Amino acid sequence: MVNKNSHVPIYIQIEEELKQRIYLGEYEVGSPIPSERDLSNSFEVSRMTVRQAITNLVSSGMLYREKGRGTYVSTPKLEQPLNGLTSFTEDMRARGLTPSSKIIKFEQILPPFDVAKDLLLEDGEEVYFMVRIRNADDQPMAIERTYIPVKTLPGLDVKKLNGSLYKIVEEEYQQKIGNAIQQMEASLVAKEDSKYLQMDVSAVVLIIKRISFLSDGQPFELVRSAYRADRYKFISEIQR
Ligand code: 16G
Repeated sequence: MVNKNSHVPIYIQIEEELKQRIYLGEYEVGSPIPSERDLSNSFEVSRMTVRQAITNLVSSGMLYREKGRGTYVSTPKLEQPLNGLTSFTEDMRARGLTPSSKIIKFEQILPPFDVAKDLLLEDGEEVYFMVRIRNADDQPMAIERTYIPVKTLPGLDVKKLNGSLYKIVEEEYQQKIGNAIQQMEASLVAKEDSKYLQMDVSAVVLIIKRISFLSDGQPFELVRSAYRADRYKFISEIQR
């Protein structure tokens, strides 16, 4: 399987072979791959070479290491299109996953200055502020911090926010959701969020800030979401 005369470094050939085995399901999601020792014996290469290949697959997220237990095949990342203004509930259902939320906080406050500016609020206009953990099949995927002008959704009932905010906006308040502006950046997970997302404190999240507008141009939410970078990848189609 390994061609020692090839110009392709051996650790890369091994990496490709392991990838293929994962792809073909020979190594199953959630199961351990063979030990470094077994792999180095079967490929007839040094353990160092095998380790290099495995380390690359751990860095790219295809494998994960469990201390003292071995190296396991990760669940493939969820592919989230970046075109289309969809809700978390819709996104998860479209994949056959069951969405659920845990509300950590819900309060009515005067917004911080920058939030008031983004939501085009006058002095003294209040917002609902909520923090929700978003789960898919009971696995935490993201934590969202949402600001909603009270005047846009007066009397918003916290009990309903276990479900879909967008459904409440459209069905209960009979408002049309129009468009949104999004920014994305990578960051180390905040210490508080690592607990909620069940991540290591040194893990990476993708932070998305979304400001969404009703079809009449009125902003109705500002959301900062931290997505688990090991569970998500974002896809967009671009044209020239
Ligand atoms: C998504 C949106 C968020 C929105 C939520 C509504 C991103 C980055 N964020 O998570 O802005 O508030 O959906 O979901 O996509 P819901 O209708 O299920 O409550």
